[in-house]
Amino acid sequence: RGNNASSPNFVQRPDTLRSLLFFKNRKCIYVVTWRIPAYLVVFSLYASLQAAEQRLGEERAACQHTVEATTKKVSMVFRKLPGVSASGMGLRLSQKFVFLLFLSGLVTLCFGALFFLPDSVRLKRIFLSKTEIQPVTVGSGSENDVREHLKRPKEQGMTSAKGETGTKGKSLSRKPSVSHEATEERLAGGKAQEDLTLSRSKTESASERATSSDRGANSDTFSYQKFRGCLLKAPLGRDNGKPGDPQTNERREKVKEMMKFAWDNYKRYAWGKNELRPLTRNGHIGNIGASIIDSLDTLYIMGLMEEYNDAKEWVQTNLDLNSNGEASLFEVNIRYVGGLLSAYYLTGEELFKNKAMELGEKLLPAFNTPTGIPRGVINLGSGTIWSWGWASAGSSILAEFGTLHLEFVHLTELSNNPVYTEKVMNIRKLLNKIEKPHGLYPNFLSPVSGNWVQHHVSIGGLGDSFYEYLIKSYLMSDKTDDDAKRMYYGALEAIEANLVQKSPGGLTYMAEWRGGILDHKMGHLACFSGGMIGIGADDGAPEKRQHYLDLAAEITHTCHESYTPTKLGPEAFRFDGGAEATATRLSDRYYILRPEVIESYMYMWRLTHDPKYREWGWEAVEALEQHCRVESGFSGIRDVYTMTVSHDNMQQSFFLSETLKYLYLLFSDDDLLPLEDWVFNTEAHPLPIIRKSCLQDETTQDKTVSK
Ligand code: DMJ
Repeated sequence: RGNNASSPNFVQRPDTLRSLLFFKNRKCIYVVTWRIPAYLVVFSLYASLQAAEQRLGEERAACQHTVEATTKKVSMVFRKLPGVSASGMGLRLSQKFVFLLFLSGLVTLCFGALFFLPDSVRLKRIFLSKTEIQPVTVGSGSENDVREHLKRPKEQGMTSAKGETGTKGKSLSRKPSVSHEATEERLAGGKAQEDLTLSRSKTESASERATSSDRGANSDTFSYQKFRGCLLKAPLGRDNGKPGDPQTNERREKVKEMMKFAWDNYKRYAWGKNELRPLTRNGHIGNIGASIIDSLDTLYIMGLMEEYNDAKEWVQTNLDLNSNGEASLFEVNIRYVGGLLSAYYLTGEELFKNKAMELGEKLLPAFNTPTGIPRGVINLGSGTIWSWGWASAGSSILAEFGTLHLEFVHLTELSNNPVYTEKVMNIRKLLNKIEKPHGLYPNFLSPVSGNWVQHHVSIGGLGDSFYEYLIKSYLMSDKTDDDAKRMYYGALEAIEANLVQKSPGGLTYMAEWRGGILDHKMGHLACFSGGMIGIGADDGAPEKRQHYLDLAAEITHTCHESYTPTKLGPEAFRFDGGAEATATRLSDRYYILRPEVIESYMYMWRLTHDPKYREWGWEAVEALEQHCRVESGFSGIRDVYTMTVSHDNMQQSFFLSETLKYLYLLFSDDDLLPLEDWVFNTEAHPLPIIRKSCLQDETTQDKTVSK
C-alpha cells in the first residue's frame, strides 16, 4: 500500500505507476523549465542592452562637444601632474561598465541555473565522483553504511531544509552546508544509530561478505516438486474453484469476461506499456509492462491460457530489468517481484523465478543506508538511491519499507541466499527498538538516524500495508514468526485504543492521528483493514477473537456504506461536521478502480460465508460495468456522487491484479487458492505459506502436481 492518493502530493506520488516509473523525460523537463527561460532572460537582457547602447550613442553625440571641452580641460590639469595619463579616463568607460554588468549577469545566471537544475546525468557527472555514482555494494552492514553516514548528513540537510526531492546527484550538487536539521537529526539519532551499527556489525552476515556473483544464490536447492508436496491442497482447487450454485457461477463468469475485456484492450492499445488509457486508446508512461506482470496470476487462475501465454512470452522476450530507470522500491517489489513470484509458484515456470531473483538483486542497494532502512527510490541500473522529494525531511515511508517482508523472505527461499531475509529482519529489529508514541507507528522514519520524523499515523495511505505484512508474515511463516505476531497484535491494540472510532450514526471507522489529534477521515486504502483484522482474528488472544471478527465486519460495513450513490466509493470519506462516511471535499470524490473494499468482502466471505458479502461484491461489479466500463477498457471516475460520470482515462494495473482477482475469488469456491496454503501480498499476488519442516523433510513428495 503506501500510496496515498489523497495526500497533497498526489501529483508527485500518485497511486498509479507514475510513481513507479521511469522519468525518462526528465531532461526534457529541465530544458522546458530551466534552459528555455534562462535563454529568454539572457536574450531580453541583451536586447535591452542594445537599446540602451543606442540611446547612449545618441546622448554621446549630443554631449560630445561638452565632453571634448571638459577632457581638454582635464588633460591640461592632469598634464600638470607628473606621471599621470589621461587616456584611461576616456569615453569608453560607460560601455565598459555596461559590458561588465552584462558579463556578470550572464555568469550569475549560468551558475544560478546550474545550482537549481533538477537531476540529470550530466550533472551527476559533474558533481559526483566516480565512487559516489557507482552502485553500492550489497550488504546490510558497515562499510557502505559508514560511507553513507559520513556523507548523508549534508544531503539530508539539503532535503530537510528545502523540502525538495534529493536525488543523490542533486542533493550532493548543492552547497554542502550541514543544516541545522541535519545536525539535529544526527544527534537525536545518535543512539539508535550506534546500536544498529553495533548489532549489524556483530552479525556481519553472509550477505556482507557476498559478492554479486557468489552471493550464496543457489536456486538449484529449491525443489518445486517438494514445494508442491508441502501444500495442503491443490492451488486451483478441485474444479478451478467453480462454485456449485449457478447464479454465483454466472457472476464469476462475468468477472472473467471483465478481465478478458480489460486485458484485450490493454493488449490492443497499450501492449508493453505500463497501463492502458482507455479513452485515448494508448499506453500510459513506461515500457515495462506493469499490467502484464500484474495480470499473470489472474489470467492463470481464471484459465485465460492464451492470454497468459502471451504474457509469459512478453516476460521472456521483452521484460528488461537492466533499464537505467528510476523506480519506487515499494512498487517494484509488490507488483513485479510479487507478480513474478506468484507466477512461479503457480506454474513452476523457471523463467519467472529467474526474473524475480534478478530483480530482487537489483533492489538490494536500496538498503544501503546508515540504518539499513531503505530509501524509497532506486535507479535499477546504477543502484543509486534517494528519498521521495515529498517525504518529510528525506524520510522513508512506513508502508514502503514495511511492505517488503513477504517477497524478500520468498527470495531467500528460492535463492537460498539469506541476504533478503536479513534486510527485512533488520528493518523489523529497528522498529522493535525505537520508542513508539502510544504504541503507534508513525508514517515517516529517517533512514539516517532511525528515528521518527513526524507523528502522523494512518491505517490508510503511508501506513497501511506495514500492518498487513505483520500479520501476513506470521501466517506465511506457518505461524512460527512470533515476533511478527507480537508486533501485529501490539499495533492493533494501539490502533484500537487511539484510532478506532464510532460515528454518531453508529459506524466504526479508523481515524488518522496527528501528534495526538484525531483527523476523522478514513481513506479508501484503509478499507483493506476489514480483511486484515478478519484474517488475524483467529490467532489473537482467545478472549479477543470474536471481538476482532466483529471489528473486521464493522469496518467492512462502514466501507460498504461509503459506496454510494454510484455504488462506488470515494478516495477518502469523513465523519465530522455531520458527515457519515461521505467525502466532504471535492478532491476526495474520485474512484480509481481501487480494490480495498472488495478485498475485505472477499476475506469476510471466506471467514463467515455471510451471503451479504457476495451481494455487495455483485453491486460493485454492476457499478463498475455501469460507470467505469468504456468502449476500450475500464476507467476510473472523477466523482462517485454524480451519476453522469467523468472518466479519468486510466485502467490501473491493480484493477487487473487485485480488483478483478478478489471479485473472482469472491464468487469462487474456497478451494481456489485456499487461505490454508496462500497469503496474498498487498498487490493480491498469492505467495505460499512456507512449511519449513515439510520442505526440509527428505521424504516429501508432490501430491498435487498432477492437477
Ligand atoms: C495497490 O497498488 C496496492 O494494494 C497498494 O498496497 C495500495 N494501493 C494499490 C491499490 O489501491
